[in-house]
Amino acid sequence: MKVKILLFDEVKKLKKIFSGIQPSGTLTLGNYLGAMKHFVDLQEENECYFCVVDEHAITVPQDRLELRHNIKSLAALYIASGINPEKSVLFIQSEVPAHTQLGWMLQTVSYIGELERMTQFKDKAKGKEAVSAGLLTYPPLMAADILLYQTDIVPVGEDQKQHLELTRDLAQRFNNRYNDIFTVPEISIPKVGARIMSLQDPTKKMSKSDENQKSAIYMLDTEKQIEKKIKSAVTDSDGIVTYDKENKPGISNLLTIYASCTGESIASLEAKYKGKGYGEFKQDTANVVIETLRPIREKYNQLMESEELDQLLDEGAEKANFVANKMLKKAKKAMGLGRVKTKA
Ligand code: ATP
Ligand code: LTN
Repeated sequence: MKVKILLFDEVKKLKKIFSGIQPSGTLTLGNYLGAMKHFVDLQEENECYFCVVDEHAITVPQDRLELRHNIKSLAALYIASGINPEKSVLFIQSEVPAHTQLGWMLQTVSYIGELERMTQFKDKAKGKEAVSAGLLTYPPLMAADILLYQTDIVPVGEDQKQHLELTRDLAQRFNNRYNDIFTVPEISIPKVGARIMSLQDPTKKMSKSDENQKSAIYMLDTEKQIEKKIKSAVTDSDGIVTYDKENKPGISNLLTIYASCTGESIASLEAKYKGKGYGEFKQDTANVVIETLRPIREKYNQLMESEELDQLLDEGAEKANFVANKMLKKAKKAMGLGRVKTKA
């Protein structure tokens, strides 16, 4: 058999990438522009793992049947957006038990104080009478997701930066305390589109679990819905299309959306709309979003009707289990869990 020899440059390029998305509702344009779109570019030259993190989704109450639907729907959206399951490993977190096992082990190296400081925990716990312990221990499970695959880079939206910093701390703490087994991952955040804001309150991030349906564009919205939501997006009254996050958060958000959909720079969009009103700018923004999402929606519908999806997810789980179990074994050994069998 011919052995493929990698050139030095190729070796440098081949990084391990891991990212996850919660099946906690229909994905938004924020999820797509901040995360998923970049996954597709990364898979060309790297070893990628993309996960449907259903065990993270249950840290807040979920309806059983809706969750089931959302898990498959998210897997189909990954593929419809361009993730190629033959190149990347696409799988469901709860089908790889090593995640919760290492998650537990990493809870034992996490401090309650640092978990309580996470803004996602504070936001999601705010005003609730009953807050699950899982909402607090969410980050060590996320760290387990990442560390099981010796991940070099984690592409995420800006809101996940704090969780990633904690992942790095946990990896280093484990390595120092037990054995140097975990790769400490780097964080990758897109230059434009890392934080797409709500259309109704542009000081808040666009989120798939926002109760106000008008605040987010969902990846499966119809063209009419997209147009209507963008036209009714909150802006300001000075009528000038320029980027000014502080004073014009609504227009700045639409400029960001436009720029990340087409790849044009914000400066060139400002020039293009100089002297033009918000009406025309909003209509064009709606059109570029519609064009971005149309092919994804079409591919998604085909996939949801086929049996192919289950088969692809079975294969993904098998590959992920193989890699994750090896790392779990190392971590158990480092901590002294289980036993070393006495040889006969
Ligand atoms: P939820 O509202 O259920 O907490 P979410 O919409 O924040 O979820 P996640 O599943 O937590 O979505 O995030 C998946 C990926 O999408 C993460 O990398 C996250 O950083 C990114 N992301 C989420 N919302 C945005 C946004 N508004 N802008 C850019 N990236 C985002
Ligand atoms: N916490 C992330 C989802 C998530 C994730 C991960 C992202 C769970 N595990 C591992 C990257 C890598 C969120 O709420 N967006």
